[in-house]
Amino acid sequence: MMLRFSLVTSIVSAAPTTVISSTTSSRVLTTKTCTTSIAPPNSAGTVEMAGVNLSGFDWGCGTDYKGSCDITITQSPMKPNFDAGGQMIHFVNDDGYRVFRLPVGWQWLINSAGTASGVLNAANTALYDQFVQACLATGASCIIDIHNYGRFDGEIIGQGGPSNAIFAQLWGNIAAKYASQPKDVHAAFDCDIANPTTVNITLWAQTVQTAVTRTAGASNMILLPGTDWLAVWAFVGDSAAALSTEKTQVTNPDGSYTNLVFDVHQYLDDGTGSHPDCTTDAISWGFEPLAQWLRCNGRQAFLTETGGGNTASCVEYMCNVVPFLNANSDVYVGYVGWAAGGMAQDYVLSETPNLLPNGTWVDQLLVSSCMARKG
Ligand SMILES: *[C@@H]1O[C@H](CO)[C@@H](O)[C@H](O)[C@H]1NC(C)=O
Ligand SMILES: *[C@@H]1O[C@H](CO)[C@@H](O)[C@H](O)[C@H]1NC(C)=O
Ligand SMILES: CC(=O)N[C@H]1CO[C@H](CO)[C@@H](O)[C@@H]1O
Repeated sequence: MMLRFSLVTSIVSAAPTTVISSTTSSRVLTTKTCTTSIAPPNSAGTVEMAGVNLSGFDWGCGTDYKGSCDITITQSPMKPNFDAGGQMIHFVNDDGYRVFRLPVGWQWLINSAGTASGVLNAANTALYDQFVQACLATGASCIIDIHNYGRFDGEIIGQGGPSNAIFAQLWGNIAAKYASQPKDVHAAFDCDIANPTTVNITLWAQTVQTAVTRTAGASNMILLPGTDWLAVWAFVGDSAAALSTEKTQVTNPDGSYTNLVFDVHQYLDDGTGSHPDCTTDAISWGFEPLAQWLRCNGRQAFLTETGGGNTASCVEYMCNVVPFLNANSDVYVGYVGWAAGGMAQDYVLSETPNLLPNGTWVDQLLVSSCMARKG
């Protein structure tokens, strides 16, 4: 179940306001604790959206994971070098995919490595927009993902790096560009905060709130990023309880949570998404406790990054995860694998399909075995 508003443009142009305050009690929820296990309501359900990340416009951002995107190595995953457009059509037609995540570096969108800004560069944004339009043309939902790890050139947004106002201006401009789209464009504040000891989560929640406030007029689903690389386990348990409480405080300007969905990631190796073999399905200590927490608190999450190698161990575990998510589709909106697009077919986590000379696309093992929708 996902609520959608009709798309209306009413981008807030005034200075962003912070609504996290002990005085706005209607906006502050206390995290509820489930005392008894609540069974999933529909063990035969399916998540609303399955899909894949299409990498290319984020290239250069992963070199230090600190938002220092080197745009000299950024590449569009579209033709002529790659065929993300053809891949998306294949994934929709042959695999039942309904969502694509389109990571892009902040530096690319503003064509600057030196100074953070919220002003979009026309030429670079036009190239990225071709990618977004190819996604929209398939009828899928498209997640715009600023792949900067909550940072710009090593500095955390709102905590020594770009101000919350600049970050909100960036999202306001993106929202303005896509607010009139007839199809959903989902904004993801993909801001994996790697190290909670260097990040003040209270301030981070204010940064996210500022951007939500600024983009709320676009009325798309907005994905809220937390800490610990957005790992599923970080939303529950000891230290994560505080984070969850912070997250519940991010609201729409009217105090509601409509369309505000938690953004979570989980790889099935040691969690880093860098090994060909998998060691866990992360269900008992990750997906299950998070499902319970979400259900108790009336919220949803979207697994926007998951994956593993095209190996027997990863097939085994991923083929556990997908049915679990489907059975818990009241709280999990969907899953998005990492990654196709410009990724080579021999990349360790490749979900890039192979185009045969006769025009048939052949999926990677993990996609064909577990992630593609059957029937
Ligand atoms: C985080 O920032 C808030 C607001 O400035 C401050 O009150 C709090 O002490 C900070 N927390 C930590 C752990 O530094
Ligand atoms: C394309 O070639 C592959 C491999 O030879 C074959 O399995 C498939 O059936 C062919 N598809 C069409 C549409 O001819
Ligand atoms: C496998 C891989 O490279 N995953 C990366 C995907 O992007 C996230 C950021 O959103 C990184 O943290 C992962 O390392």
